[in-house]
Amino acid sequence: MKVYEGKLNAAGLRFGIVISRFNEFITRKLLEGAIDALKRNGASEEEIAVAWVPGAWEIPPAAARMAGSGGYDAVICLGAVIKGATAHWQYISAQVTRGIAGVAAQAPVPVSYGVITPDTLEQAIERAGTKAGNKGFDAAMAAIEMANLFKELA
Ligand code: INI
Repeated sequence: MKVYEGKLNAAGLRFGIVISRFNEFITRKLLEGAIDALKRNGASEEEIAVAWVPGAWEIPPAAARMAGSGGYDAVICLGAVIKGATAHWQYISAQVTRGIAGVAAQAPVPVSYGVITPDTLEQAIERAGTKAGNKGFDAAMAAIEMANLFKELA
């Protein structure tokens, strides 16, 4: 039996991060968490590229370009869509999630999902480095594992 499992080793791998500026107070924390995970697992800072986009809506097209460029072994998507007074955030979060899933299914490299969709600012803070961990860190860990898995499967 052959079992494939991606290692948690980021040394020598190149990472693209797409991050939205909307709710930057939160997304910057997700970015810090992602970079922490990459560096702690051996990635070098020179091999990490960060692309800022205006809002979560803009993440899928930017992620598609990064993932298809040949310049990265994995792409990490970071954003925060927080519930508002109208249904606007719902349309955005659903489409962004679908968009990233579509990019991930087509892309030659793994694309991880670090977009949080909390109901409140408190829940957002909890997921950006406090009570509920850091979803940016988690998305980067998934990207490392999947980048190594894809190399094994190639
Ligand atoms: N963008 C976000 O990243 N988070 C949000 O919570 C949000 N809300 O709720 O409006 C949001 N809107 C902006 C959107 O992503 C686009 O940038 C904008 O519509 C321009 O295309």
